[in-house]
Amino acid sequence: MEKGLFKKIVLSLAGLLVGLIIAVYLSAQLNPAGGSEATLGGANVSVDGVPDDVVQAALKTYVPPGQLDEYYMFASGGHSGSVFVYGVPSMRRIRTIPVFTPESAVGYGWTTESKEMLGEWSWGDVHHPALSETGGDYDGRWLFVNDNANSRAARINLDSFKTSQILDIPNIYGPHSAVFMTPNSEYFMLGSRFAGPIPYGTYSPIENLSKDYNCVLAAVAIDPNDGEMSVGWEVLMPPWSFDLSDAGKLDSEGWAFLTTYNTEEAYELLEVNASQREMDYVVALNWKLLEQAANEGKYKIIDGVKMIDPLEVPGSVYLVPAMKSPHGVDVTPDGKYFIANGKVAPVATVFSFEKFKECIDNKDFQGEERGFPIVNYEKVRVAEVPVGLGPLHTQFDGNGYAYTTLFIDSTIAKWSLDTFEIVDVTPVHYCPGHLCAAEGDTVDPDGKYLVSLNKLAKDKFLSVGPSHPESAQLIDLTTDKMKILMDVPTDPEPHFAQMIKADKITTWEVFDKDPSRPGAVYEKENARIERDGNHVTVYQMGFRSRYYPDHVEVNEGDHVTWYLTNTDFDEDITHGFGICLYDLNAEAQPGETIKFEFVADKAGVYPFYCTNFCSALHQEMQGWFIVKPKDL
Ligand code: K7E
Ligand code: CUA
Repeated sequence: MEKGLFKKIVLSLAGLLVGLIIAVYLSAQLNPAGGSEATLGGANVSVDGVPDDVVQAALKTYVPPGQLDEYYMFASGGHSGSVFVYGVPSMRRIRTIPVFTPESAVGYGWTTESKEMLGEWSWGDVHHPALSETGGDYDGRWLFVNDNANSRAARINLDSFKTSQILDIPNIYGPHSAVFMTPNSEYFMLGSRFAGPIPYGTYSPIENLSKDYNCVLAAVAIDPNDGEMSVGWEVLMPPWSFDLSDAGKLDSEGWAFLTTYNTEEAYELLEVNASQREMDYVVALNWKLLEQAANEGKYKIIDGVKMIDPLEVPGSVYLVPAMKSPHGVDVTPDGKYFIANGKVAPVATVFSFEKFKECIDNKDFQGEERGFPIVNYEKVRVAEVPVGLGPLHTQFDGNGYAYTTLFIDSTIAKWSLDTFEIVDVTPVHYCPGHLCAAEGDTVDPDGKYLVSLNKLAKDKFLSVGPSHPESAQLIDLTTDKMKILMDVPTDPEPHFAQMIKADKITTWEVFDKDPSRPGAVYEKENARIERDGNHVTVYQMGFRSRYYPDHVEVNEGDHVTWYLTNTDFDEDITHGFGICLYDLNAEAQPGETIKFEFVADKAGVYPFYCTNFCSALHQEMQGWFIVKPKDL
């Protein structure tokens, strides 16, 4: 079937189906006491007998066929090692972007490029996605994520929505406290969650934790032209378990703030022993000063990176006391305050950056620990907001309000950044971790939408056995009271997410035609198979509905380098490529050239075929990989 016609039929069927679902849903909600009027696509709609809030929630989240969502939301996929992409307000999951884990749906993990990026690891644990920023606002160029398991960071290019770089970070066990961007994407800071002897592979018994184990902070530098990450420098810190971080902005630009949860330096029964002290710290880091020290050569090299001893750079690190094992730390949009979320303490503590600077200038310290000055808590703290039980993370709207998740209460508290009073509380379902407001950690948040990323779904969806999906709830911020608009299940396990205005992202329609790209062929006369000793190179084209060439014969034991170029320069015409019984699978997007390499170590005949349905004759898009036995 022709592509346009097929698309039209699918679209109109989808439209009918959606209409039917809404009609059935609304008629099921009939309530003689109700009655509602609303607008949809500019037209007035009245739905007799349906409670107004149901109609409003349905209309606010309904994106009719032919229209698009207003925001992208990028959610970490946790230990799936991926990033999940949603459209807001429909909350439809649009895409899964594999990052640290192979994903056969898109052939990620079999091509030479993706295999090299994944290296020796087969999984990762994504916690915090961060969009690149210019002037403290999302610029829609790149998305960065951390891997809490195998000490890495990755970049996704937002023109292709593909993982484009994975960087190993030396000396940091569990870089949980990332990624949080500086306002012009100069750096992001990763801090060790787990103390350990460095470099990796060093042995020291656990009783020596205070003496031989360290936490380390790494500043990952970002090339402003192409987003390339490199480890700028690292800072040697005590074994205190860094948890979350945020970068200063506007008034506080040049600083980074990181929470700690084990200044007790406990190494057994942490759930008790890391909560002994009344106060742990927010560690404040003057990254501009440390950058200067790195440029002046004040470091030694450990495992290939510049390691700075902050005690040799006076003024680079201060400790701000914060109540009992704080979790998230969040800088307000104006950069004037940083907020520690109590976790074990039922408060969000608001610290003034201005007062913090005054304490430093006046040397108003209440002591020191391990050589770092501790600023005067009473002076720096401007409020302890009694938000409720289990505060974890805070986000902001553009109207002077903060929103804090309360894991134990299973609520979100809205509070004023002016009076520090709580103005609204909404229950969420259940046990929220992070929350994500529209452009919520820029200098200019949008308000409008908030998504609560909940750890437990319990009774919210059809049961799938003893373990339920996680849940995300879309909350309306345009009304005085927060209002839950819809619930969606999520795969394990979103931690943080970021929401960006959709029109800030410009994607490619197809890959550029570039004859200089290694292995690319666009004309049949150039498609070929070359042999050099026992090395065979295949230059193959894929187009609707064939591969050219469609027979590839090699000898058992040959090293095969295979390039496949998709020469269909038509948006959305992706060709897959799988070789049966050879554990090989890839895809070439429109115009893309991919490369994979393997040893033909099994003799016999192995069909290959296109895995992505691409045309009415997709089934015919196949060929044979023939391996001639050695002893024939
Ligand atoms: Cu609170 Cu890893 Cu940011 Cu989960 S972390 S929730
Ligand atoms: Cu190409 Cu199916």
